[in-house]
Amino acid sequence: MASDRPNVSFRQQLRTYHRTSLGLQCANWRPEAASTLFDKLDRDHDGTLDRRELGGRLSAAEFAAADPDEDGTLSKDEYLKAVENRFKVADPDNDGTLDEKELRSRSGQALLRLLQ
Ligand SMILES: [Ca+2]
Ligand SMILES: [Ca+2]
Repeated sequence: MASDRPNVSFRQQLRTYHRTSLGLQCANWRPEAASTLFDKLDRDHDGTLDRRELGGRLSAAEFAAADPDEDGTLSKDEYLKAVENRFKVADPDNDGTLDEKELRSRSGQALLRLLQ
């Protein structure tokens, strides 16, 4: 379904939002964008992401932390929670916005890796 494909990636959106200084509100900032990415990554459309579908986005330890019910897959809720957690780690001043320095930090890069 070609219409399901977003025109710009979530990563590009992050950059655009940064460039236009609108800021990123993780708690209420377009969680549907991460939701769209989830649907794209879920190639077999079973509503969960397994490690194969996630590719190298999460290490084994990170995957375990993101999968509290230990069923070996990430539901959409678990995935969105993992994105949100990474955002929070990447936002040490807790202002809900990732500035350029924060995006370039190790945790900022980890967030972008999860979102590409
Ligand atoms: Ca799946
Ligand atoms: Ca799970």
